[in-house]
Amino acid sequence: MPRKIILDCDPGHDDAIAMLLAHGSPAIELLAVTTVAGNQTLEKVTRNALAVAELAGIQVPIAAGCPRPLVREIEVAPSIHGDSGMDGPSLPPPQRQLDPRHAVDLIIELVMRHPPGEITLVPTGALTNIALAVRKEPRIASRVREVVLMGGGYHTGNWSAVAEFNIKIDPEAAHIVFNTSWPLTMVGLDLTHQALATPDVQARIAALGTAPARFVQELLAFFGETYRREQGFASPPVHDPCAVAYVIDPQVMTVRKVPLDVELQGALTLGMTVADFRAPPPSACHTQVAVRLDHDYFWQMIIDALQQIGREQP
Ligand SMILES: [Ca+2]
Repeated sequence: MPRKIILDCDPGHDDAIAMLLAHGSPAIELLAVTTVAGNQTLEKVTRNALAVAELAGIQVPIAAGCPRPLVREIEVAPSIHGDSGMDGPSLPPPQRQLDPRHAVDLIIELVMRHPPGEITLVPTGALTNIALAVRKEPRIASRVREVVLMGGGYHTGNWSAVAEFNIKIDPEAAHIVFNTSWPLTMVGLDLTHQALATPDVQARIAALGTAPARFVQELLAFFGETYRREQGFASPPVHDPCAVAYVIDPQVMTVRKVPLDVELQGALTLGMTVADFRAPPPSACHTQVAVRLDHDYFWQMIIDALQQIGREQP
């Protein structure tokens, strides 16, 4: 039985690859894509999601969500993702229609309509939509199978010394999501900084020779350049598909159960995801962090998914 997921994202170069991985993997049944302001404005990331869906033949509903964080002013990341939020590839204006529902309502509707324990939420942007969904309909907390999110980090940050972008831009939303009792896996920077699109990986993707593979090549070329310039990476870390990969097969990474919380007060540490490794986790601990990635297996998943999509959309 494929795992049913809702991908809540802000495309975003790595979000786009997460969409392709979810769509191209037989282990996943993608139910919907929802968007949230983050890498760029809501309008831009939603347009990007529609364009990726069109390129890859993704037919599921795509719904736009929150245009800004719960409390703070919107903060976008053009230094990493460019003015469009997905600079590099040129995609034609999407023809397909946005779902008329708000992302928060679509998430609630899908989770309430399915039996408990069936839907996994995979947020790869700010947690604004997920936080609002569980505040609006608290019963989703016990119906969601688990939340597997890309965000945070227990030893490092990227938007400050200790905070990761998705958490830092809406820490209040993250606080709500981390403190809801559903099982939660944090696929943070400690893990995703191992998911490097090395020259070898990029050559294997180029060799596929299909339109979706060319699109990923173009994404990685731009993303690689901004990561080199802004953060000193020789090869770009491709964060968001790591969360999808964990849902496809948890064996792709090692995880460790640990209590997690989100810093809302710190002058230097706002948005830090604080992991308490001091003692064995209490039995009620519902959170875990991703620690070590199987790099080869992860990229094989992406190449397999691109091959699958390439058969449908050559
Ligand atoms: Ca993202």
